[in-house]
Amino acid sequence: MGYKVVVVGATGNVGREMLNILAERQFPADEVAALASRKSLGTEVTYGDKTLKTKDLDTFDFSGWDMALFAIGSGPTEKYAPRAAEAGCLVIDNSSLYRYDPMIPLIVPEVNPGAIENYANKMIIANPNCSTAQMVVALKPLHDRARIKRVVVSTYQSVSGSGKDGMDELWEQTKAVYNPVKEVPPSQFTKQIAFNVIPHIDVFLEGGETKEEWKMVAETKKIVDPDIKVTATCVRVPVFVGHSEAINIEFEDFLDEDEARDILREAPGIMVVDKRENGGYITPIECVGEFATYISRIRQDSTIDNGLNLWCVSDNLRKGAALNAVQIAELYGNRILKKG
Ligand code: 11C
Repeated sequence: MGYKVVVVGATGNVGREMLNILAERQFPADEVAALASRKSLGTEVTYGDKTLKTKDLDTFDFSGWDMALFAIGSGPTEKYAPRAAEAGCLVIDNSSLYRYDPMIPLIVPEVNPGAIENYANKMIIANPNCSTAQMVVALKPLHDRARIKRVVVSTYQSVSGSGKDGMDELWEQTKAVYNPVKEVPPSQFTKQIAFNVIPHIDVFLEGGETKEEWKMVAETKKIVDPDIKVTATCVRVPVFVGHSEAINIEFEDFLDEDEARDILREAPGIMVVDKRENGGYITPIECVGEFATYISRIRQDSTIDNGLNLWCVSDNLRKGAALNAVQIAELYGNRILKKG
């Protein structure tokens, strides 16, 4: 006997990837329901070799369903997630709504799988922000070996992180640069994104940081270790899919770059591609559609006692969102429900 799984927000970028990944990983589902808001009702979505017609989220009865993967904004999540949880259906939520609630586990399965044991607090598990997910997969095995004191990270985040409209804006603006018959003013972003970079993701907070930067700090502490200091600068770049990060790490103990490379090679979820030659590293375009988080450019930072630099790239719609949610579903199935 397999599981009954719901994908909420099945017509969005992340919802579609959730369905693809459930099928690709042969998740043991007996039944999959694709839900959408009323305006997308009846839209057909692909699940493996099947086509599913989306059902109405507003009237859906979650009783008898094992888990619901939510990929809608915080606003509608606040309305519908408690409904699913109260019906006994575990919510795996991709929005930021519940991430910072101490009662709700925030899980990256390669890093803190044990947190699943607290699922019953509220029947909700939170999925982290995409830029955090890929970073903590890289940090955790290094932290276990040499204790991380401080991380300085700069991100290069693709437009798909902001949704399909952001992707359309990059496409339309790029075409308009070559064929300027129609102006495409910024709408999803604050400035032109085509042929540009924008040091601003999510809203500004009081101290001058953005919410995206704050999320990387708060989530790393919750998932890996509250003692790790993180400072982030998050930047939107004209890339469709795939977030990149330049990460500088200061450790308590010395960690040699060769040992760090060996540790990362053995770590779950990571592929090391690190040749010190032209093209011997991974760029975002190469990680699209992949499950792994890629690490390149591993090297000592000789300006501090115990420092290391690395380059980290992953598909933000996959490890940063849909894949991580499906991995949490697998964890819940294997450790808690144990059907079949
Ligand atoms: C971006 N990281 O690239 C954001 C998208 O908190 O889940 C994901 C926002 C979140 O714009």
